Amino acid sequence: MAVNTECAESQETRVLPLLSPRTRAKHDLSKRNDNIPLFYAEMSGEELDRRITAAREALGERVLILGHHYQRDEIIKYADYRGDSFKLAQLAAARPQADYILFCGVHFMAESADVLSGAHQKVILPNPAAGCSMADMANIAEVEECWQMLEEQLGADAGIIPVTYMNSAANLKAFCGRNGGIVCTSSNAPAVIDWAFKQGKRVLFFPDEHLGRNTGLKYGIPEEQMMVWNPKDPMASDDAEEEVERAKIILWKGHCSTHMRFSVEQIEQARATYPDIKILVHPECRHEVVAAADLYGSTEYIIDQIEKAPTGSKWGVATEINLVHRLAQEHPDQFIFCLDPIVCPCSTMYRIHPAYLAWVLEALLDGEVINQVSVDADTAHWARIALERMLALAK
Ligand code: CIZ
Repeated sequence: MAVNTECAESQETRVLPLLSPRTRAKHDLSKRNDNIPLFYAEMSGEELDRRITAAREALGERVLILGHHYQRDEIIKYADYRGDSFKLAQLAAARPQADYILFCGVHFMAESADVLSGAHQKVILPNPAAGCSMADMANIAEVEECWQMLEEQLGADAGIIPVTYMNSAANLKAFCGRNGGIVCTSSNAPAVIDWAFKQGKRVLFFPDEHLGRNTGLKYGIPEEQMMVWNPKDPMASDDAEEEVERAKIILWKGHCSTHMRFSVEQIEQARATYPDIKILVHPECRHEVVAAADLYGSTEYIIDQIEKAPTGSKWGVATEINLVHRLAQEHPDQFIFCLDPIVCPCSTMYRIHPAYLAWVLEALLDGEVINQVSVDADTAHWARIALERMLALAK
């Protein structure tokens, strides 16, 4: 099903792939430029389909295509596997025969796949401009500054454990690896917070304020013992120093624009219209939305709940629209809809278009690797340590 994009954020995505240099320049907000040849951008869907299928056949097992749950159907149909970022990174590592991993997702996901996959495997992000605005809300310079300010105020035995969400750059995962910290996903955040408080006294959680708050509250930390760290002006409040002293969890001020669109009013409206509805939301939503829902969890959790629900179940879901539409299509015996009435795909995920797949696959046929995502050895080493700490928790 084609996604009917109506929200303001998705206006930009309608012109992607970027057709003219002028349009490209207008939308070129990212450092990661794409230089897709114009003829790919202008190709018909049928022609792209023919070329992608032919290139995949020729490359055989040497290429593995991974599709994140938030990708549109036109991409998912080519994926050998679909999943969340972590599951896909693990799948890349489990397929050593694949020399090339085409990661249809965003930049931080491709980095994680590069960190976890074999040295001989090359990870390709078909459109290098596909980033994650939430991941970009924390950068290494700001995190290091925050760390230094916290240590200066709280002293060397402050016992701060850095926890980064999977949705973060590899150098932030490496920061956690170097500083006794860990990575979490939206599925294992409660177990990770539990681990962190066994290692230290405080948690610095980045980049998603909301996942951090929802997890902290679930763990039993009261709101008064959490503070929001605004990297642009951390000490703005008159009480900033007391807040730091009091805080058990320091929440980085970052958010997912897609999940911020969901509200308690939407939930109330859904309950009034369908009294037997179940509300299922993602923990990147604001706490009041999570508190008003019946269930909340990661994309894998959302999928699992719907897969095991009986025929006739009704669901109001708060997560990215491509996933919600796909669930509705795949479970026609249930009634599934997105709580946000204005259809809004994740605009950066949307930057992977079949034209990019055709471009990078045909380049591989010519022996050329384009749009490779490669993490330097030192960063990869420390990021792997933070990821392995998380993996050890699941054992
Ligand atoms: O980790 C992921 O893939 C994301 C972005 C969310 C989730 O809940 O799976």
